[in-house]
Amino acid sequence: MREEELPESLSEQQGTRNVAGVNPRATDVLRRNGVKSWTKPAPSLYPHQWSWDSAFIALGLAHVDNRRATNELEALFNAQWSTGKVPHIVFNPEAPPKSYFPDAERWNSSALSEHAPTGARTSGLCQPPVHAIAVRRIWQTARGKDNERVARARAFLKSNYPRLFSWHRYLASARDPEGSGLVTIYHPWESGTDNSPRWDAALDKISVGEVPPYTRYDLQHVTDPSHRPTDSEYDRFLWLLELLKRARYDEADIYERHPFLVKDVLFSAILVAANEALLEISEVVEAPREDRALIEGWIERGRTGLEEQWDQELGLCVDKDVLAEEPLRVSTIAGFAPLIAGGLEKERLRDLLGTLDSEAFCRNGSLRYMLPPSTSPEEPGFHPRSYWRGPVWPVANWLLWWSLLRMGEDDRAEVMRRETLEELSEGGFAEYFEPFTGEPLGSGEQSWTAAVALDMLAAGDIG
Ligand code: 2M8
Repeated sequence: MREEELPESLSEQQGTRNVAGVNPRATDVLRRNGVKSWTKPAPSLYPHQWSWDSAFIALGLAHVDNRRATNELEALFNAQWSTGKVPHIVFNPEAPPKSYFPDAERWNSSALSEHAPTGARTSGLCQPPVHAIAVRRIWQTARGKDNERVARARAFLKSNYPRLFSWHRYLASARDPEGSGLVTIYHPWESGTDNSPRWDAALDKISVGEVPPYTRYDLQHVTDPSHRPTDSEYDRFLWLLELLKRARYDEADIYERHPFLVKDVLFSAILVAANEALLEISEVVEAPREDRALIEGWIERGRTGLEEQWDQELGLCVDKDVLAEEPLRVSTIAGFAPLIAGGLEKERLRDLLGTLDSEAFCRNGSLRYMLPPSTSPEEPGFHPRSYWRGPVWPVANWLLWWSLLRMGEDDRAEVMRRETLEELSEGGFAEYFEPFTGEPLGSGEQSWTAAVALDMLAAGDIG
């Protein structure tokens, strides 16, 4: 779709405040990255639709164009698998050739799995379930507006509630056969924090077999290859993909023999928070009482599971290698998972805030802004420029800001919001930022960065 064909209302500033020109620039990024009914995560590095990016994008769009926000999620959920899985990538048939790898052909999911959708080509993985949180935001921003907008939002909630419910049920069952309350991921790409040192120990145990030849196209879209995962990380990523294909993406088969099965605490915490949102949505749509009882059970189980992964020495929650039955003890932003899941005892909240306010994260004296590096600078696997190994990610800031607000930590939340907006005002809507200099890294014009800025700017306007 050409720019002039995009909806006018995207440039209307509905109820958001303008901080140093961030608002109109953020809106423009989302407009420029718009493709038909959904939004590319970035202009050229990511030419397809990504699952959790779309959820964050819808959250931002809810403030400027509710219809586009609902279209974004509808487009994604139209590609939901019959198991309930929401795929991590929905491939754009109009993406330029050789623009992103692995492509639809390499995943080959529609040929390999009877559960894959028929109308779209997708990857075989999933990503953290931010979607219900975005759907609730769409409802919150519509409430109190004209009757037509409220009716449209209610209809959207009604028609999408069953999809959200089956997505969460899939995660609570296929991805947690142990009933631990924690979600198992099959690939670092499912975590969304792809090359985080969280996965190093589990990846090191895998012996990489024959991977069919491939060319990385991601490196042609960044100015410096050190911003992206290394070739050896990619070989492991691609080897795991081959194994998932051999299992025909069958959950039981994967659980039986896959070499990478990890309980991801960040993913699990987002699921808890999303279940809280789903509970509210279920009330709006008057869902059956049994659904609500199930959702409440998932919330409780999730929080208990996270508590079991608490590491007192790190002052954080840690992931668990299911196969080695070992905790993966690494200090990263994922460790703040219990804050995101909420419902904390006073003591645990104090521990987490203590870690957030320590040298290991926001009070490191060399930081350009008081924002948490994705990996603590005290970790041996820390790298200030490499992707999820150290740079500051605005979406991660959003998760912490929003969680602090929910915990009643308004002052800390305000610092996180102000610092994030100042970083964006100075450096633009980059994918991530060098923590000590604030240098924008990765792709410029990253959609979810713009989207979380819009949501932060609107804070105060919504309940
Ligand atoms: C990054 O992941 C993709 C693979 O899924 C990649 O590196 O090619 C991650 O930051 C992920 O969290 C994000 O959803 C995706 C698109 O922004 O990019």
